[in-house]
Amino acid sequence: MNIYKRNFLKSIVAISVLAITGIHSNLAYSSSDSPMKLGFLVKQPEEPWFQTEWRFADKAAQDLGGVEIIKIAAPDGEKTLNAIDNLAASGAKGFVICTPDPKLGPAIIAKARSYDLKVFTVDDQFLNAAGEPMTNVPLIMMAATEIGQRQGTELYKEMQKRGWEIKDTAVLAITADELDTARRRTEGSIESLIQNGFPTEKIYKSPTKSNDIPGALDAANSMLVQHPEVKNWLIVGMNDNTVLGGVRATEGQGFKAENVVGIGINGVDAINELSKSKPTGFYGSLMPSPDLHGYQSVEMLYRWIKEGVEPPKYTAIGEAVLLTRDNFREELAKKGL
Ligand code: FCA
Repeated sequence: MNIYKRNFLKSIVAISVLAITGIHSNLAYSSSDSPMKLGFLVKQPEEPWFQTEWRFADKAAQDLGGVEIIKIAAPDGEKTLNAIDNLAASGAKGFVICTPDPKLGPAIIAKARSYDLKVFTVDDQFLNAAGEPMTNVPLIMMAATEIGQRQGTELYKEMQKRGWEIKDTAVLAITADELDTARRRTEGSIESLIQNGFPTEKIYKSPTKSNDIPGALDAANSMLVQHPEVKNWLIVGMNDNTVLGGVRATEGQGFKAENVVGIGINGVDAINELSKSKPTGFYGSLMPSPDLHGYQSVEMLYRWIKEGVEPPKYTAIGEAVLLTRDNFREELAKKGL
């Protein structure tokens, strides 16, 4: 057989193999009893916040029937883009994502489009190349400014309850302004402290390098050493881990629990702290609704794929409850958490 004939035969074999596997996979995906696969990618799977979203994503899948959630940790850009390749290869039709970096938005959308996968965002909004929010991608998130304002109000109330004088007190605000939801929460908090009468010049901002306890601890330490004159600290931060880092820093520098009030955001990430046998400077945490984020994002993505129902571009979930050492068990139980 000459070389041309052999190559020709080889190509025929290759084409038939492709055709057969193609037909098989089409059959597999269109058969009515195979579940619809949906990805759920989160940036920080170690946070109970995201574990709760996953749990309720599964619950939605169960209630809808015929849906399987593929949960994937996506702590950086490379893992995120690889995960999308893998989802497509496994026959998924779309995914929900809390991105590790909002600037990945355009790359995530481009990759998802190349596979015809639908994308639904939770918590952290994508940014386009110009740094503007990608408002055309469906998003479900907490009402960031409002929850921040509530944090400021609750801090102020607790300060008054303890009878602290303003002259002895300062605010340590650990910031993460690159993340829009974080910026809105801490700005809301500071705004409401000022509105309540706290002096602007005694609100000290310190940016964290990473959104975890060690990052926040460093940010707090460097600010605390600059203000040895302060007797009582109020701690502002965008979530529980940020505030916990701040509280740990005050402990490291010898402050007693009664001279520190930190109020976190997320709630589910504060359970260990609130369960401690003795009170710490971490007074409480505002808990929005990670359950609804997980459940509703999956439900909307499913209807979009299955029934062509376009989800709203923006869903803000408000109404946070303040968890403290006194009420957290019953409040969590009310939500089935
Ligand atoms: C951001 C934070 C999380 C959580 C979420 C709703 O992604 O990093 O801890 O607060 O918003």
